[in-house]
Amino acid sequence: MSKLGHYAHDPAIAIVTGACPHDCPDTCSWQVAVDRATGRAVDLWGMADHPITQGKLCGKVDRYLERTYHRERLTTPLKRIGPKGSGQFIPVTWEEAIAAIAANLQRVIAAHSPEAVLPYSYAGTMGLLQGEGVAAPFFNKMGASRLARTICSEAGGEGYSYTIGAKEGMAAEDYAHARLILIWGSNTLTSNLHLWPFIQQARKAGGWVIVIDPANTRTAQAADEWVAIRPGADGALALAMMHVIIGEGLHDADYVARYTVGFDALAARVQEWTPERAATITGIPAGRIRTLAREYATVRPAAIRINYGLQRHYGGGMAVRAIACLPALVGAWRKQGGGIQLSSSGAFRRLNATTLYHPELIGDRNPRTINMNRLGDALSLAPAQRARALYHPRPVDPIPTAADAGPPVHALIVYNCNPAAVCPDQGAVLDGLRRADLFTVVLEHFQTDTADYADYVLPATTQLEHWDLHRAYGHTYLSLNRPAIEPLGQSLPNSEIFRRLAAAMGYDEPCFRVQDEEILRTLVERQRHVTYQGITWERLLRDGYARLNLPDPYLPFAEGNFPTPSGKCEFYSEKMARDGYDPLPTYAPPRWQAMETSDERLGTGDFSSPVSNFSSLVCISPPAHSFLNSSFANVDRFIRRERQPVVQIHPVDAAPRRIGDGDRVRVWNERGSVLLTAAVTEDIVPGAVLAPGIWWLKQSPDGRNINQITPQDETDMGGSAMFYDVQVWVEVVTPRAAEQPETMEAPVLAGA
Ligand SMILES: Nc1nc2c(c(=O)[nH]1)N[C@H]1C(S)=C(S)[C@@H](COP(=O)(O)OP(=O)(O)OC[C@H]3O[C@@H](n4cnc5c(=O)[nH]c(N)nc54)[C@H](O)[C@@H]3O)O[C@H]1N2
Ligand SMILES: Nc1nc2c(c(=O)[nH]1)N[C@H]1C(S)=C(S)[C@@H](COP(=O)(O)OP(=O)(O)OC[C@H]3O[C@@H](n4cnc5c(=O)[nH]c(N)nc54)[C@H](O)[C@@H]3O)O[C@H]1N2
Ligand SMILES: [Mo]
Repeated sequence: MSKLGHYAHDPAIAIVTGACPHDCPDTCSWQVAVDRATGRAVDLWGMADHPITQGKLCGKVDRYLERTYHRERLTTPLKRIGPKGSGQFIPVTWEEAIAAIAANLQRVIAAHSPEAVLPYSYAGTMGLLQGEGVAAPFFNKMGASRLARTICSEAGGEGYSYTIGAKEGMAAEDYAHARLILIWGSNTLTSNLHLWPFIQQARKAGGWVIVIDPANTRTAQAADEWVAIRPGADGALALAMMHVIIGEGLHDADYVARYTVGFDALAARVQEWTPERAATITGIPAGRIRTLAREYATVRPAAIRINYGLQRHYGGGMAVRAIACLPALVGAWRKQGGGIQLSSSGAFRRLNATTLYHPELIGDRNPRTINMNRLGDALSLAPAQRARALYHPRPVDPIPTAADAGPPVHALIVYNCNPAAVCPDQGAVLDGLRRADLFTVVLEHFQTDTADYADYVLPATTQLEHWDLHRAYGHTYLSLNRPAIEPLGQSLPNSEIFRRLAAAMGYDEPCFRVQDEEILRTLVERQRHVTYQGITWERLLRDGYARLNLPDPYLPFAEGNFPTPSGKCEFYSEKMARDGYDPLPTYAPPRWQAMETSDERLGTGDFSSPVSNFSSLVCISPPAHSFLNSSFANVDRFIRRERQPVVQIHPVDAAPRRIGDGDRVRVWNERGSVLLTAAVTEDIVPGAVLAPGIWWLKQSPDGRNINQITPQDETDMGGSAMFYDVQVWVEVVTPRAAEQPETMEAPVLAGA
């Protein structure tokens, strides 16, 4: 019997509908069984009738109650009493905490300027309300520095949008209709699980699934074929595929003529991109590139799923731009089951959020914008270094100088984010967080590595305890989250915390007095765009979710209608030219490759040897299966599943370094170093190492994680992070034989 069926007839149980808040394309709808007598949530499951969730949650969220009722949940406001980073705190009342924080913010604003206050947040919750819902008007009213939220998806988002116009594409459900699926730089079974049933449906109907990835991931192992590619080389593969498709006349001339611009220029450009040339860059044999191009162009319908893995390299924007040209070139958009999806977030883009964010509260002030990837630089006291953190995403944007830097950051308000663990250049971030003259507030569920550096830690509610409304980035359903239980201890929703801070700051705009349910109801009722037509508050309360009002089936570009300036798919982009880019798809090599060839190979384009350089390797750090970025990495069950922080290395790279399986190794570069356990395996391409993330520093053997070695440098587009474009050295510290048996005991944590 289904869980719903099981509880539905139990008078002692109330069933409450909600949505998973985590940063994942799937945004599942869930139901919670609550014991009416105790008010305690006793079970939670995926909503059966939701077309994407289909009654199943991932292994992490299935155990969401263990996270919510974790014995280390923060339940009172805390004030730091020991040195920063020591984790020594005492409980204080809300009144005391709010008053002290407001006084410190007023002090910083008076002594410096509102720009000396930096909000720092990302996607701990993807909710519209508990995300920036009340935080944005609060910081807008203050005139605080703005934050460019670039840590994840900007490069790919920009590259895709230059080509397609917006982050719109195939519907997740339509992968079931594909006959060929290229999963390109995404580990679906780990990070986008609810797409997999549609892929399986396609396979049952004879479809073929190919994974293009430097790692033989669990998705690659479950697929029909793994095409192993070197990190950052995807642009070269896409260009060579276009070379073959156009060269052999396999493109859809009719679709190209009607719905694209720049075909002739593209054809000329890709002429030089022979499969042989791309083979030396990608490591994929030229013959396979040729057949892959032919298969892609002739099997109908053909679908591509890219996600954000392939754009965490210097040339990530351009790589996504090049790949996004492929479906138009072969006319894949014409049929259900053809096209590409990077993200579905563009389908939600007509949401009018002004009632939420109140941009008008900034007035005529124009605060600086700081690139979140450069938190280390942003916290520096040296103007020249701080200037580097100013957001300047395009080549045409002037490079900021020390004169533009603005005041040092004196107050940092962190919510929905764990920068000490997730940000690049951890050493620089921790140096900043350690500054005695920095006042730091962290809103959290747990005493994270970041919270250890706070002056005040404020306990926040989890998704079971508050209202929220969610868009999605892997499907087109809007979902409502209703609170199922009372807040644990004294915890409060982010929204209420910012309302209390606003009151203490003397901000008296009406928006700071509206309660959560009403904020969301107003937001839903204010929508006028046709994509939100028919989505009412009552319907969301009743069903928990609603599909955007899009045609069904949803074939956005079957007849062109690209939301680009020309209305067509732009092989040639005027806008790119104006923004300072090559207007045609090109290959922007990753930094590690440029460094690797900074010797005698420079300029020869010869990367053919699998271990061309014994001294350095490129490090990628995609998600561990059981963690969600750094969330869940403190839950006993998931620590046990992931066992310990590891680094995968290919035998051809391990052998000359005398690295054996299970050895404790040091991964290091000019920024820092981290101790990991080596896993010697052919599941990673030679020349690359893979360290699954993101471990908490305090759960790691040397109190550091992989972001010790990642750079603050920006990608070619959007100022994104280069998490997977890192040159490292790897060496043995302790051979396995000399290791104590399992030094990394998982701490005993209470479950639900
Ligand atoms: N379980 C779990 N799910 C998650 C997350 C999580 O931490 N854990 N994170 C969530 C978030 S924030 C996001 S943004 C999404 C990310 O979703 P995805 O982008 O699908 O992320 P990954 O699962 O990291 O898959 C990235 C894959 O890209 C590969 N890769 C790395 N570099 C390259 C390259 O240069 N070329 C190619 N072709 N492949 C490359 C990696 O080996 C990895 O298999 O997932 C979300 N879902
Ligand atoms: N090396 C490396 N680094 C990476 C990545 C990688 O692949 N490799 N991935 C990057 C990517 S794609 C992303 S998106 C970022 C993610 O970075 P973050 O957005 O920082 O994600 P999390 O690590 O999950 O941390 C979110 C925090 O928010 C808290 N939180 C959740 N809900 C709430 C709430 O309602 N209120 C409050 N106050 N707090 C809440 C959680 O407890 C958690 O500690 O990391 C990036 N860092
Ligand atoms: Mo992300």
